[in-house]
Amino acid sequence: MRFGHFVVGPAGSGKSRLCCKLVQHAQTLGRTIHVINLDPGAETFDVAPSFDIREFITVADVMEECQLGPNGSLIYCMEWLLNHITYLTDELDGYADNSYFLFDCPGQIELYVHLPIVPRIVQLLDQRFVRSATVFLLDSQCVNDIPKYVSGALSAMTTMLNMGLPQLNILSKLDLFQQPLSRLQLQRFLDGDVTTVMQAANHAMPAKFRRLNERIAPTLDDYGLLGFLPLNYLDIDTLERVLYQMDAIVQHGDELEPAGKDLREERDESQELFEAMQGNKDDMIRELLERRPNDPTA
Ligand SMILES: Nc1nc2c(ncn2[C@@H]2O[C@H](COP(=O)(O)OP(=O)(O)OP(=O)(O)O)[C@@H](O)[C@H]2O)c(=O)[nH]1
Ligand SMILES: [Mg+2]
Repeated sequence: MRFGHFVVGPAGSGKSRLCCKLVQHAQTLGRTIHVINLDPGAETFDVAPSFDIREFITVADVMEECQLGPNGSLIYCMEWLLNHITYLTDELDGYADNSYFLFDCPGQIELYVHLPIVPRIVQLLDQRFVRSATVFLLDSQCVNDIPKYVSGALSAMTTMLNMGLPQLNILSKLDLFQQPLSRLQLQRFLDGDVTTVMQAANHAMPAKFRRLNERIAPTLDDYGLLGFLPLNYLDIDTLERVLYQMDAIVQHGDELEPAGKDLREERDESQELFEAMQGNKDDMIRELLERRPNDPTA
């Protein structure tokens, strides 16, 4: 049995770079992490993937041969992968027990929020793992543009519901993050402080959205989706913490004692958080299914 993370998030949020940085960081720890490229439109990689969908099919080829646009071609490629999933599963089956994989996924968010193809691929792959999880990246620039942040958090929630896996949310590219937010305010966003998010949303949007914000923010908060882990490659601790949390979700290395007390506590907390998130997700799906479409209280 093996461990896997599906690295997803909007286009350009830093998924491929994170995969590459994690592989390099793992090497310094004497660990091996394999990247599986599931993006048929990817251009270059700093670290060669162990499996690359582009060896079989690419967005560019499909565009040319099928006369489709870029989005249609991407969907075609993912459907092709679903129909030929044994190419990938046979490859994965050749790896030793305890192997650790990062699935670098395409950035088109519609693949996770309203099309069933990627969740189906994930389901088929999930059977090969002890446990797998989703890693969702959101560009930190969103925090300076609150409607984008709220929309990103909602995408994170929809992705979690569709993928059906425990999920780690990461705020990426913090090295590019610029004022006007103070450090304290940014920390409140990372911690998922619902009051800060709601106030910022009310401030940034017309008054008519106030009631909507007051419903959305606590809903996201209830399901533990407002909090993000910071990621800044200029601060190696953030990358280390991301890897720790990823290990914690999939329970990798549970037999090993984490180095420091702080990290050990953090790891226990994250375990509890993700177990709670899984429980909440089931409640949430039940609640959503029970709500009538025109129910004004829904
Ligand atoms: N400054 C900075 N640039 C970053 C960071 N992460 C990624 N980038 C840059 O942002 C661009 C997009 O990064 P990728 O890792 O390719 O993003 P992606 O999510 O894989 O993008 P798609 O595969 O197109 O969806 C590249 O030019 C990266 O070099 C970061 O943490 N800091
Ligand atoms: Mg990429």
